[in-house]
Amino acid sequence: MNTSRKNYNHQNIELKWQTRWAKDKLYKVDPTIKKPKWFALTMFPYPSGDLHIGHWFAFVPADTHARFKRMEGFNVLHPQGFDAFGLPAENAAIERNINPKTWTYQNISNMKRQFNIMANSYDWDTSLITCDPEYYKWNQFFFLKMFKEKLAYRKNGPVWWDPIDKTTLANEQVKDGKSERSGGEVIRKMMPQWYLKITDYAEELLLMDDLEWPEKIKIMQRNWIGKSEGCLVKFATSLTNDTDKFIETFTTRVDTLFGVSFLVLAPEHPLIKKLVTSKYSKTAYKYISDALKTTDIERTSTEKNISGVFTGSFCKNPLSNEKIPIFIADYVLGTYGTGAVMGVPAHDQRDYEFAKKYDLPIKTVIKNKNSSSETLNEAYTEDGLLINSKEFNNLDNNTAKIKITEKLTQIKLGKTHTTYHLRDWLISRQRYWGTPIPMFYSENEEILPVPENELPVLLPDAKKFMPTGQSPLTLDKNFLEVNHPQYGKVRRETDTMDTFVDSSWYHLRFIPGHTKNTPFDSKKIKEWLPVNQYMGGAEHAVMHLLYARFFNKVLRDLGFVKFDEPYKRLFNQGIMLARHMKISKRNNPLNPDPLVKKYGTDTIRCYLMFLGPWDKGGDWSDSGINGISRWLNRIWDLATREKSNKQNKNLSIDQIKELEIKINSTIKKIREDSKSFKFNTAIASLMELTNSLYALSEKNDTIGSFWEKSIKNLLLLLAPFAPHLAEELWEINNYPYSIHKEKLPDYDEKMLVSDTITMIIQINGKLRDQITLKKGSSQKTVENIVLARKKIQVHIGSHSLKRIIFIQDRLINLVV
Ligand code: ANZ
Repeated sequence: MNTSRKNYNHQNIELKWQTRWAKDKLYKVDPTIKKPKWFALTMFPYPSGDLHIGHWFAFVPADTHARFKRMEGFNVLHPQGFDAFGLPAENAAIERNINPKTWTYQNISNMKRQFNIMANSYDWDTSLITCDPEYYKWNQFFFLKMFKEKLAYRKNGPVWWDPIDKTTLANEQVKDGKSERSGGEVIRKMMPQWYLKITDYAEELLLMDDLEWPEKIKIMQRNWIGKSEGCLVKFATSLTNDTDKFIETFTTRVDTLFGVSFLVLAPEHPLIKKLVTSKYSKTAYKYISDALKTTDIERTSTEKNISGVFTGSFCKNPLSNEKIPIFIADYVLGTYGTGAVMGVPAHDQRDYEFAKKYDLPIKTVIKNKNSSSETLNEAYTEDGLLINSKEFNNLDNNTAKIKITEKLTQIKLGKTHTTYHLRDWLISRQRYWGTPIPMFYSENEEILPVPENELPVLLPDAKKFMPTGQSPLTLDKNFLEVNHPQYGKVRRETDTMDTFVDSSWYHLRFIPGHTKNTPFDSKKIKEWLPVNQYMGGAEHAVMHLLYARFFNKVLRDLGFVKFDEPYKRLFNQGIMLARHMKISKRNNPLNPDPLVKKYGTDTIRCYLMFLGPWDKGGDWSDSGINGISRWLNRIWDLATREKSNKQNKNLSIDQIKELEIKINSTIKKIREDSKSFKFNTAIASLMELTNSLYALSEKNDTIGSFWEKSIKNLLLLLAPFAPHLAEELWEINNYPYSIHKEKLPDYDEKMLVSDTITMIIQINGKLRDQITLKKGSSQKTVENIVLARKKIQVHIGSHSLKRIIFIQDRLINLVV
C-alpha cells in the first residue's frame, strides 16, 4: 500500500500561496496579450464593516467563473472596488461617533485583507474607491455635462422624504410606501431638488431583447418603466385666461368619452385655486390638506374608502358638449399623466364607486356583445360595442378608440399620447457622505455651474455630519460661501448626490489607462466593454441596473462610449441562509474568520458552491462542510502518493479505458456546468472522479504515465474551486508555477461513452460476483466466462446446474 500524508495543513498552504500570488501580481491584467478579452464583474460592496459569509457567497462563485474563463483562454479582467459613499457608511460612523471617512478607509483595508483570504483572482491595481476625490470628480464632471444638455435639472416638486434617514429619496428607493433602506414610512414634501432626466430614455430602456439577463429582471424593468398608450383629451372650463381654458386629462379609454359624468383633479393640480368657488373653498382646502399628508400608496389603495370634494365648477365634454362637474379626489395622483382624470363610472371601478358615493350618473357606453342588459352592479371593463355614443355607436371599442382620437385631433381637443410610469431620477440627498453637487446659486437664486476646471468640488472634512433634515454642508461656512472670480458672491449647493450615481459608471473606471485628466480611456473601453459577465443580487433590478443602463446611454450620446448597454450578460445569485437565518451584518451566526481558521478557504469556497445551484441560494450546514473537507483531504492523499512503492499491480487495459472515459466525461461536464454557473453539479462530478481514482489506487499501483495524467487533470479541474490546494499539489507534482496560468483540459468526444458494462453474477438469486464485459455479449459467451471463474466454481461446488437466468448487460443468475 502506498504511504501518504493524510489531512493537509491548510493554514500553511493558504498563507504561503496568498503571499506569493500577491507578490507576483498573478492576476494582473495585461491588456497587450493577444487573447480574447473577458470582463468579469461583480457588484462592488459597501465598505460598511466586515465581509460576512453572505459576501463570500456572492463573490466566490463569481471568482470561480472568472477563473474558468481564464483557463478557457480568455484575457480576463476581474476587478473589485468599494462603493464607499452613502448612508450605510455614514450611519455606521454616526453610531460609533467617528468620521465616515476614517470609518470607511479602515473598513476598506480590513475588507481587502478579507478579500485576500477569500483568494479571489482580482487585479487590485485596477481597484477604485468611490469616495476618493479622483473618482467622484468624474461624477461631478458628468453631472455638468448633463446639466449642459438639460439632462440634469432642478425642480421644485413633490418628493419622497425618509424621516429616519432624513433625506429625500428617488422613486426607485421607495417600496410599498417605505424607504427601501431604512424601512421608514416616507412622506411627501415639496422641495427644490436635482433630477436626472431618465424619462428621456424611457422608450429605449424598454429595449432589452439583446440582453442575456434573467427574464425576471427584464420584466421588472419593463413594469417599472410602465409604458401606457392613450389619449390626451381637453375639457373646456369657464376660465378665460389662455393657459387655463382647458383641463387636459390622460386616458387609455378614450372610447368611453361619451360616458364621462365627472372630472377629477389631483389635490396637487395647479388649476384648483382658480376652479374652487367660494361656496366650496372651506371643504375643498380641508380635503386637500388632509390628502397631501397621506402617501401615494394609501391614496391609490383599493381597500381605502373612496372620497373627494366638489369644486363648484363645471367643464364641457369635447364631443357630447355635456356639462361635467369638476371634483378633487386623492385617488388621482398629481405625478402621473396630467394629474386629471375623466370619470367614467360605467367602465372604471374606482369611478363607479365614486359615482355611487356622490350620486353621479352612471352611463353605459360599452355593451357586452353577448348581453342585452344595461344595468350594472360594478364597472364593465371588458371590450364591447359602443352605445349612447352618437356617430360612434356600434363600433367595437378598439376601433372606436382610433376613430374618436381622430375626431378629437381634427377639432384640436385631443391627441394620442404615450406616457410612462417612470419618473425622473431624484439625485439630491440632504446628507454629508456623498459627492457634492457642483453648482452655485447667485444672490438672486440664479443657478450657476461650477466651471469644469475647478473640479473636484471637494467634500470638506466635516466635524458635524448628523442628519438634521438640512444638508450638513450648510453648517460649513467655508464651503458654503464663495467669492467666485467669475460669478462674484455665490452660495454652493449643499446637497450631495445619490450614491447610485457612483455605481452607474464604475465599471468603466476599472479599465486601466485613465489619466488625471480623463474619467477613463475611451479607446481601451472599446476593447473591454460591454461587461461580458455581470454578477450580483436581484434586489438591484430597478435601481442600480436601471440607472447604469440610463447612464450608459447618456454617455453614448455625449460621445464617451460607443455601445448601447453596459452589461451584456447578467447572473443573479440566490440568497444564502446561515443555519436557516437570513444573513446580515447584524445577524451573522457565521463569521468567516474563525471558519477559515478551522476549515481553510478552499473548503469554504467549495462548500459554498456545493450548497445548491448558485441562483437558488442555500442553507449552511456544519455536517455539509465536513464532507467537503474530507473530499479535499482525499485529493491531497491521492496527489501526494509516494512513487517508490511498487508492490501492487499496474492498471489493466480495461481499467485504463474506464478511467479515461470517466475523466473525459468529467471534463465535459465541468466545462458545461461552469458556463451555466452550476458549480454544485460540477463539484459533484469532480467528487465522483476522485472516488474512482481512489478506488483504483486502493488496489493498484499508482505509477505510470496514465495515472500521472489523471492526477494532473484532476488538479486542473480543481483549480478554479480550490485555488490553494490545487497550486500546492501542482508544485508537489513538479509542474511549473502557476496552475492558474494553465489551460483547462480538453476532452475527446470519442472517449465519452464506455463500450463495457459491469455484470452481476448471482447464485440462487444471491450476489456472488461482478464482472466487466463488452457491451452486448451473448448468453453463451457470458456463460462460458462465468462458469470458468474460480470463485463461481467454488460456490457451485458439487451442486448441479438447473437453470440459468440471463438479462443482457445486467445480470446472470445460476440456479443450482
Ligand atoms: C378614463 C377611463 C375610463 C380610464 C375607463 C380607465 C378606464 P395606466 O394604464 O396606468 O396608464 N389615470 C390617468 N391619470 C391618472 C392619475 N394621475 N392618477 C390616477 N389615475 C389616473 O392608467 C391610465 C388610466 O388611469 C387612465 O384611463 C385614467 O383613467 C387613469 F373606463 O381614463 B382612464
